[in-house]
Amino acid sequence: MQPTDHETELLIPLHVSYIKALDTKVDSLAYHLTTHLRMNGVYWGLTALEIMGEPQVLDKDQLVRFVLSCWDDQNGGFGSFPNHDSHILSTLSAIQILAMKDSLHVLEERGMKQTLVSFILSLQTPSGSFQGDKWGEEDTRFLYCSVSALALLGELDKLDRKRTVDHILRCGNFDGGFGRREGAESHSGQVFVCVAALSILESLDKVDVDKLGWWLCERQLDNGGLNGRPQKLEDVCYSWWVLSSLSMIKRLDWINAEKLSAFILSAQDPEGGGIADRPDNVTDVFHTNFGVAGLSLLGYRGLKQVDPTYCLPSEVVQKLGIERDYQRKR
Ligand code: GRG
Ligand code: ZN
Repeated sequence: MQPTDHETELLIPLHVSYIKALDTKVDSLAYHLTTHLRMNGVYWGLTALEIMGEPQVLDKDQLVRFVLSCWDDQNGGFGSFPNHDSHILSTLSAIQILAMKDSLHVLEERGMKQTLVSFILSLQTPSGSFQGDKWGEEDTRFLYCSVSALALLGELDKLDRKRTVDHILRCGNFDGGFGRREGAESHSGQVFVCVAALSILESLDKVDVDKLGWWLCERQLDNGGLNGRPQKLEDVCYSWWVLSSLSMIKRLDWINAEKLSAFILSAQDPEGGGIADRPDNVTDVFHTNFGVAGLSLLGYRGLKQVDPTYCLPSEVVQKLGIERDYQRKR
């Protein structure tokens, strides 16, 4: 049987239309049920468009206005939607959107920047971990978001680096991976956040990268896809969490790129556009972004280079002067 186009080619125009259309479905129930993820959703959509070379599809002024409308005046930081409480997950996405639109300067101009930095720093606990908001859940995801946000704002020198790095290292496990907190199971998503934070904090030399590289490359299954931990199913988003980590520790060659690329392409919807978690499932903007970003790390033709530490176009990171060394596939 001959492979069809969507099994061999990234259907860029179709994915661009898919992302563009998400913005027009404002009357749907799904739109209203997902306001808590809106800022993240805009970041995922815009990042995918940037990597596919079509950033202008979303209007710059409208994006900046949306971000500013989510400012939480009471706590500092950004919520996911106007009048939502701030959280570090939406705050990092807001900063990333402004960075991609070359608009970080508006924070300073509007007198928001120092309040924002104080909000981020207020999330760190005495042990070095980070909460996501004032309510207290702690997770290495929130630590990464805080460290990345401070780096993008050029305010990393305000962070207690040693306390932060020590906490990340305590979340490392005997198998070479990292978990969400001390003693928690290794998971590829948590590996990404810990490795990327260590990369930003210039502390990757404190990691046994061969052991970690083995754990990461063992995530590839016979069907080419990657899973998040042993005995689990493959999922397109792990193409990002695993590959970016391998790239930061310069072991991108330890997985079979051709088989992974074929797996990601097979999860495209050749009619409606977008990429799903695995073939024949419903597509969403999260997996579309991480599928496209994964292909970019693999050097897929026609895509802009993505930075594995910040999950932003490399151009944006270079312009801010905060890039870290990593392995490129081309
Ligand atoms: C800017 C790229 C970027 C990220 C921001 C939120 C965040 C920081 C990182 C998330 C890292 C993470 C934990 C990703 C994993 C997400 C995922 C698919 C979780 C599913 O976990 P399970 O247990 O699935 O439901 P498995 O596959 O283990 O069965
Ligand atoms: Zn997934």
